[in-house]
Amino acid sequence: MSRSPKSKATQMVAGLGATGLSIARYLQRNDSNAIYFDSREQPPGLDELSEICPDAEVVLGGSRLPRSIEKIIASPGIPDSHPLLKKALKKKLEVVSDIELFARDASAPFAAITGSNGKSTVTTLLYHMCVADGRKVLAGGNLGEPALDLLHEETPEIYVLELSSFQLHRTQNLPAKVAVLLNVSPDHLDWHADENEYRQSKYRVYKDAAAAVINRADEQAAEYAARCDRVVSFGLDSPAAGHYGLRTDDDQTYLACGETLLLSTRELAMYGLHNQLNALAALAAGDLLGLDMSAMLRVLVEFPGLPHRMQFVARIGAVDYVNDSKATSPHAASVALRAFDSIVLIAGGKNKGLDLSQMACEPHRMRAVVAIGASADDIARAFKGVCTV
Ligand code: UMA
Repeated sequence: MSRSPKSKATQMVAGLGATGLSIARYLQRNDSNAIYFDSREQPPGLDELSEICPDAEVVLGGSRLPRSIEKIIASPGIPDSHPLLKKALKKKLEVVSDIELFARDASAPFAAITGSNGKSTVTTLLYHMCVADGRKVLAGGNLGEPALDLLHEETPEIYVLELSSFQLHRTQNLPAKVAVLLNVSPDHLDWHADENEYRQSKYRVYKDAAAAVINRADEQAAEYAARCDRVVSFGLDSPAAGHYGLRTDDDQTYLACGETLLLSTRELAMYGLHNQLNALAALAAGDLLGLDMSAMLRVLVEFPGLPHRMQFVARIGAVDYVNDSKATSPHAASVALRAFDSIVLIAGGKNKGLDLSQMACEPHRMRAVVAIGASADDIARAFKGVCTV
């Protein structure tokens, strides 16, 4: 379906979800027109688009690529394998993300945070740390508020952006003040061409960054970040001077910077070893931004974690019920399982083309598994012989 033809636009906005609408608002603010596309006949943002730009040309369904188009600004939910983008890439048209536009236009520095797991938690922690330090800060990106909408607000001292592999894949220029890559484990293989493409998208966060936060367990991260002016690492081992890690003293484990003990892990409000890593990564990023250490530690003592991420639900008898339904990859699930000694796991949903056997890597902790949803059979197979399913 095609409606309201308009004068020849040379750019196309693909996707009419939250990102597509933020691009429409951005283009309107900049007096720039575009043709709008969504693969669905009834995309969610159609009514809002006609309020933002009433006479925009909209193409719904199919894969027609108007001849005038030279550039596509694509929403993260549309993979390169979509016929429209395939055509565009074959014609060597520029296909960019909203983040590319943000990076070109932002007049304040930004921190960019990515990783297969933990990026929303670290983005939120760093946001709160900036607030606690008295900085004027805005946070968004994959976290929720699209990055381009942040440009509409009063310019802050710093932006904190959560970026997905989808967004990074289509971003060529990303001069972050601090770039953080938390971890890389296979994910989104139904979107990316292969695991290598997914990994390369993640490492791209370091490409133009002034400073980098790297995970010491990831040797490749150090190579990609080597060109940044400053590199601070985090990990679960004892840290060298100026880097972040864990140290033990008197049977107590502490978050530490070099030899300095910062905070007992018992005082951390968040659950689990992976959240200790998230806290260390946020401290490293805050350090590179020049935030006050006591302000950052105050946040770690108070911040309880995000909803659906190791969220405590109830204690009934001797059983704690914990909602970690944001763990949508086997790797994220297996990390969460390591935080408990005796577990009944309720797992299900849609498999994104991933090997689920990794979820069964903690057999001694598993009491039983309740497999539900579309991938129940795959989950049952993964835990066969491990515990009652
Ligand atoms: N879609 C179509 N046809 C289209 C366009 C989209 O079918 O033409 C479908 C997609 O396949 C997808 C859905 O619509 O299932 C939404 O896609 P979108 O790109 O329009 O999504 P937005 O509403 O713009 O939201 C996106 C991010 N979504 C995705 O990357 C899928 C949001 O991250 C993000 O908060 C928002 O931009 C603002 O930046 C969500 C997410 O799930 C939370 N991210 C993934 C993750 O964290 O694992 C990467």
